[in-house]
Amino acid sequence: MSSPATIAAHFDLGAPVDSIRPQAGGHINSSYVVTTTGGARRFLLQRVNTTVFTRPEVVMDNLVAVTDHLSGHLAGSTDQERRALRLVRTRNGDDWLRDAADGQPWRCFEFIENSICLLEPRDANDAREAAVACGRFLTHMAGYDGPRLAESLPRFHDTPHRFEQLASALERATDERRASAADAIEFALARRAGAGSITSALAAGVLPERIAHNDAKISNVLFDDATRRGLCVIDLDTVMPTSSLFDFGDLVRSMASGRPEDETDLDAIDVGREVFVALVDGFLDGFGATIEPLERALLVEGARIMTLQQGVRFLADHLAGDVYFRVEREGQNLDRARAQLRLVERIEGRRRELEAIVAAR
Ligand code: GN1
Ligand code: MG
Repeated sequence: MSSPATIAAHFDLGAPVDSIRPQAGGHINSSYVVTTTGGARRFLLQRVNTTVFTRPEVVMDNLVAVTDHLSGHLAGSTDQERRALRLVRTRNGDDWLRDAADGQPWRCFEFIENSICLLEPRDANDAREAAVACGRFLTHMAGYDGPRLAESLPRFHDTPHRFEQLASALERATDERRASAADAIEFALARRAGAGSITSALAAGVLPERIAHNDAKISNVLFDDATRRGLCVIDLDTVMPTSSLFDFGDLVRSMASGRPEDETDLDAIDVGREVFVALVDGFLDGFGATIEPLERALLVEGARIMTLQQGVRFLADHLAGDVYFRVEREGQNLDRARAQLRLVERIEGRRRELEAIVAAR
């Protein structure tokens, strides 16, 4: 691997590099903040993880299409340079770079100044702002008319397929892991029959396909550090044609309970009404002018399905021996699975109430 300094020199930064430091956070790609001389400008240099993204050229083609579309869409608007990620081209005019030493893909963004990244919402307002940013992204991308984006991670949000993966993990699991997870397995499998509600509506063409973010959580939204308003979504590697419901669903899954993803006190898990209202409000604020009636009608089902799907993914990974989601302790993926599944149970139990909240907006 070439050094980040060697890589940075290939990009068109407008001035010589002064300093480079690693940027913490992000479990998948490696990032560096590059400052040019005089501290004039900053950039985010990133190496794409090719273990997860085995076809980086697909990821990069999508990224170029999306960022170009967004900057065209935002041209002339206030604070435009902080409203979307923008790529910096190489000195040769290429969109990204393959390291001559090892072929690894690198890209460079303009650094978004005076912004912060939140790992969790402090209050309902933070949740609302994250939902606005995700909703707005869907609206902006609804006007995209370039070449069809490819699937950077095929069948990523194909819920029935996630159940197939669970079934094969079950067959291969050790007796010990299977026994330890018996409650979660039973709960999940009881929901297999209805798991295709969103995927089949999409395939049948009754639910519109949308260019969605597909990893819609608060840590993928940048906030203005002074106003704490949402600025833009980041981490665009999973942007591909799926459903808006997966983004709304992920917002609910990741924020509605106010508890950590691996919460072990399952009785503490429920849908916080204030946060849920804020998520619906914010999402519709950003996407309400574009959303179709069926999408609106399925918002709560989207939350249920995304939470179920993530529970199934964590459970399958626990059974498979923690090969995908990194764990910090034994049994963490099972805890994550149980926490998701408990939230599914709560969403199901309060479905009418949650649907009434959506209907009232
Ligand atoms: C993974 O690595 P991170 O946190 O951005 C996963 C998401 C899951 C999430 C659950 C490419 O995202 O789908 O929702 O973990 N991303 C991928 O914490 O699998
Ligand atoms: Mg991510």
